[in-house]
Formats: sequence, C-alpha cells, structure tokens
Amino acid sequence: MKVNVIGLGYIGLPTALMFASSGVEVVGTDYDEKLVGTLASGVLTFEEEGMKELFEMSRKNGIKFTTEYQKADVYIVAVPTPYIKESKKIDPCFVVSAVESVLKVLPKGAVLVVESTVSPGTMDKFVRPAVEKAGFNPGKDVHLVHAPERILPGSMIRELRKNSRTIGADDRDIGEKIKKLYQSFCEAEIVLTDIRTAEMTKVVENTYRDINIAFANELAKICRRDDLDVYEIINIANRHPRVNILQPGPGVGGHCISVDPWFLVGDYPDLVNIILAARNINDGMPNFVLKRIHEIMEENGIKDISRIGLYGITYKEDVNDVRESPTLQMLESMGDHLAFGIKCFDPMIDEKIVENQYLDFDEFVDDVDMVVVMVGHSHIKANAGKIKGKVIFDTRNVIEGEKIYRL
Ligand code: SAJ
Repeated sequence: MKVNVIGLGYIGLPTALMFASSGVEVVGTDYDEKLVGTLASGVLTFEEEGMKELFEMSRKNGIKFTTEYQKADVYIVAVPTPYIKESKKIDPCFVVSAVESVLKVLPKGAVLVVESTVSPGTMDKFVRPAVEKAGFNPGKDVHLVHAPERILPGSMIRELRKNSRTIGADDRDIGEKIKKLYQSFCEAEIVLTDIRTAEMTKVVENTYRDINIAFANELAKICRRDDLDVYEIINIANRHPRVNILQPGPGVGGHCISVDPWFLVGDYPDLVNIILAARNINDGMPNFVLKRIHEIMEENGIKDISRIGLYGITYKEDVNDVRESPTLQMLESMGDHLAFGIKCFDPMIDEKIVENQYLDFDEFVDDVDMVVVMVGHSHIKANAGKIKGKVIFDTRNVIEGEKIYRL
C-alpha cells in the first residue's frame, strides 16, 4: 500500500515517519519548498523525543519528500486549520485546498483520510462537496475517512504508538482497511465509527480537558481567598479512586484545548452552559495572574512594572509553540503597561517575538526584581537556583521553597 501524507508539520511529519519506519511505502508532500528541501537533505525540521531514530529508519526504508502530490492508495491530510480569533472558528481552507490538489492525481478507489482537527460537520460541509465538485462520487471513486489525531506535543512518538485512535468512515470495510494500516505502528485499540461521530468525539475530548482545567482554576481562586493550598487539596482529592482533577495555571493555550470548545459554543449556543463557563474561566486566568502580580508588587514594595520578568512565552512546558499562549494573552490585555516595559524570557524561543524579550537568561534575571513563572519548562526547574533572592511568583507550581508566591 502506498501512502501520500499531505502536510509535513507537527502531525504529518511524525505520522509519515511512523508509517515509513514500519515498512509502509510513504511519500510526504508539502507545498513549502524549503521545508521539503530540508527534510530531503536529511535534516529534521523540529525535535521530538525518538524522532531522530524514526527519521533515520524511514530514510533507510526509502521515504520521499516532495512538493508534488502522488498517485497513491491512501492519502493522509494533516494540514493546519488556522484559528480565526474574531469568529472563534477554524478555517478549513487548507484542508479543502489539499483535498482539491489530491483529487487532481488520485486514482479511482483511493482512500482520502483527513487527520487535521476540524470542527464537527466539516467533512460533510466542505470535504464531500469538494470531492463532488471535482467530478468524483464519494463512496465509489473515492472513500472518505476522518481519523483525528490525539497526540500530545512533547510526547508525540510515544503517544502515536500507545494512544487509542478513532477511525470514522462511511464504509466499514474501508474503515477496517485503514485501521489495519494504522496498526502498522499503533499498538493500542483502534475504534471504528462513522465520520460525524469521529469529528464530534475529538472535540469532546478537548472540551472535557478544558472543563477539568477550568474547575482547577476556579478552585485556585476559591483557595486564594481563604489562604488554602489548592495544590495540596487537589493532590489529596486525587487519591480518591474516582477523582482526577487537573492542575490550575495561568490560562489555557495551544491550538486545541483553547479552540475546540468554541466549535460547540458556536454550533449549540442555546445548549452550552458549562462549556462556555469553562472557556470564560480559562480565558480569564491571564487577568487573574496580572491582578496577583500587582498585589505581590505592592506587598514587596516594587513600584516599577519594568522590574517584573515573565518567564515563559510558549503555551506550555518544553514546546516552542506560542499559539494562544497565556503569556501572550496577558501581554495583549496589558496594553499600556507594555509601554512600561514588563520583561520576558523563554528558553525555547531563540528570536524576539515580543517587546522587551531577552534571549539570555542571566541578563533577564539581572534586570528584574520579580520573576513570574508562566511556563514550567525543564529549564527553570534546573535553574531555579539562579532566581533565588528574587521575588518569585510561580503560576505553575514547579519551584520548591517556602517564600514562593503561588496562584
Ligand atoms: N494545562 C493546565 N493544567 C493542566 C494541563 C494543561 O493549565 O493540568 C494547560 C497547558 O499549560 C496548556 C493547555 O492547558 O496551556 C493545553 O495543554 P495540554 O497539555 O492539556 O494539551 P495540548 O493542547 O498540548 O494537547 C491536547 C491533547 N488533548 C487532550 O489531552 C484531551 C492532545 O491529546 C490532543 O492531540 C491535542 O490537544 C490536539 O491536537 O487536539
């Protein structure tokens, strides 16, 4: 079976490598010539644990990278779905344009799998019509499948192998065929269902996590008012066999958890309560942190906001992705304060993306009186000694010590 993976980003590349290193014939296609050139010359475009080894094995097995769409038995579309902040919707334009390009070369009978995160209904509203418009008969000339990815940035390779998957297909036999293909590397259960159920399930998973985090964030506020330790309370509560509360933090970022619940809010405005409340709680966290920064400044006699340093710009620890990051949300909401020069640093980002950002950790520490840990990168855990003596506000509960301010 020949597989053409379309889109060689965070999801497409590791997926292509998993297939190729397991012996499947794979061609990876991306319209970005530079990215294709880099991969074709044997250089990886981003790091994930275990990816180097997979890349070597895939190259040995003959994986190809190109800007051309290929004749193949199975197409896997893993292109980005940009988030439009104003409408709180994602734009399926890349998915549709990838599908249109594939249809120009697709042999009749091939399977078109969409892995990209889409809002429920996208396959019927956008993909199926694109297939029909190109003169194909879905279900006959081309078989549609939605197989949403579920992997966690930071442990993608392990999760590709170990996570259960969902395959939504119009036709059960086609679903079985694609299930078998994914079983070339996926060791966990693969559940077959229809396309609409697969779409909704993906969004439900991320919404569930958003609500759980919102609960933890609300608890943090309740505990703050009565000077209780929310982390200890969650830790003890989680020893109950049927309780599993996530951790509070400065907000929820990333392209998934902070985005997907909005699809349900948009599509079912008269039915959502808890989903919308959770979104608002999580979106309100950067402001809660900001208020707390001001309280702590006052308590410590710090008057100048430019003596405050935000550690961490990415949306979570040990990744370099800044999409919807709580730090960026906070900076945006600060408006005028930015002019007074609140400082920033992130060890995962080696170019300036915001004002007053330092690229050197020591210089950053030297220039501030208070460090606000916005992201719990391994780097800060290893370098906690270097911020000793500063006022520390740790919104991630990663620094040990008595005189540390927490959420
Ligand atoms: N966060 C907290 N407290 C927690 C856990 C996370 O505040 O206890 C914050 C993080 O700091 C981050 C945000 O939530 O800002 C999201 O991070 P995450 O690690 O929970 O999730 P993502 O966005 O990296 O990946 C999620 C995963 N979904 C679920 O766990 C249900 C992943 O499996 C999906 O593949 C991914 O979304 C996706 O692409 O949809």
